[in-house]
Amino acid sequence: MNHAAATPEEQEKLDAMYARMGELNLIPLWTQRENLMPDVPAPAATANRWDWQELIGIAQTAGDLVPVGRGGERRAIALANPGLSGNAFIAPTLWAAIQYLGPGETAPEHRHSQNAFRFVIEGEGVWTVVNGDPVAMRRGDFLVTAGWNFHGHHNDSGKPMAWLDGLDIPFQQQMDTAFFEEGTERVTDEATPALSRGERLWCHPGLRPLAFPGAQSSSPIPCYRWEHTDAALDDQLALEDEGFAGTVSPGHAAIRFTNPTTGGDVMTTLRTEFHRLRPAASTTPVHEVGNRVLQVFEGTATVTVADQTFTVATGDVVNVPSWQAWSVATDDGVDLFSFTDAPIFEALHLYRTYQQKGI
Ligand code: GTQ
Ligand code: FE2
Repeated sequence: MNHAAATPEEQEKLDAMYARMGELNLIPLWTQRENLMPDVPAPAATANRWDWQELIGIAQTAGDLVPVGRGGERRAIALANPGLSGNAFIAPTLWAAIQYLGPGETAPEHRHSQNAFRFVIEGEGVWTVVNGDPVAMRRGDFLVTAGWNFHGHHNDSGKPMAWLDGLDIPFQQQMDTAFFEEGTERVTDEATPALSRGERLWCHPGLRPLAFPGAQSSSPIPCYRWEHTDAALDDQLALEDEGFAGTVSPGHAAIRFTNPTTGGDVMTTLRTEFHRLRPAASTTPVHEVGNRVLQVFEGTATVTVADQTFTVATGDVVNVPSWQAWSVATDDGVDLFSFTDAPIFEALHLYRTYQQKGI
């Protein structure tokens, strides 16, 4: 609103009014409209890239210097968005961290309302135990730890292991929905079976155990194994070669990890996907409501977010703030893991997407 026309007396009254508003804890919309109600989303978060070799290096140092256990709970180092004022958030809704467990180390059992997943870029030897069910973590695996399930991790091998955690910590912190409970001092089940009980029950394609009818809010599949993800993407590209439908766009295979009891997302706040681009393939720039995080699993690419372009290789992480157009291009081919907060906004009918015309 324009106060230029105010007379000296009016200006005096206006100044007094604003001062009184401050004392009464009142803020007028007319000084805040573009901040509170922008024409299109205007995120404070900025696009950023984190280098995996640097992450691994710092995690190893933390592994040497910082014990893991009760209180701190996890040796996890958050990727903090430079636009979010020193908060440990990669996005206003999303947490991403590198977690590190040395040989023989255990991260004690706990549970929390936050939804979590793990994605393994490299290595093996850690078991995550979810409600007493030990789940082996290996390269390329995607593991679900939905909110309020007890979980602890133990490294049963002689080598350290690091992986990427994704959670909805910032969303739950800002919404004041967070609860946390320590588990027993039993720590974790030290059993190390190749396949968890959850996988033996739920991981036969299209075959549902009749003992567990009905929709579940989170996926009962504890781990989506790399060999299945890899084969699904390979088959999409092979079908494209044979002239059949399968890829989302030329040279771009993609899958979403889903909850077999609903066909929807693995958790209520988190959507997770895997993308494979053939050599010389690219994606069309797209705007989406909400936040996306990409991690290179293998290969190299350039990720363009609005007017910034990031060169990425194995393990590197890039985030896409809300409504900033993003696309990926690769010369030699690339495999990408990706997660978003889209389920939150779809559930609230706030989700929008807009695909730019192909270049
Ligand atoms: O592994 O349980 O990165 O509770 C943050 C919070 C990991 C975990 C994180 C957690 C965990
Ligand atoms: Fe946890």
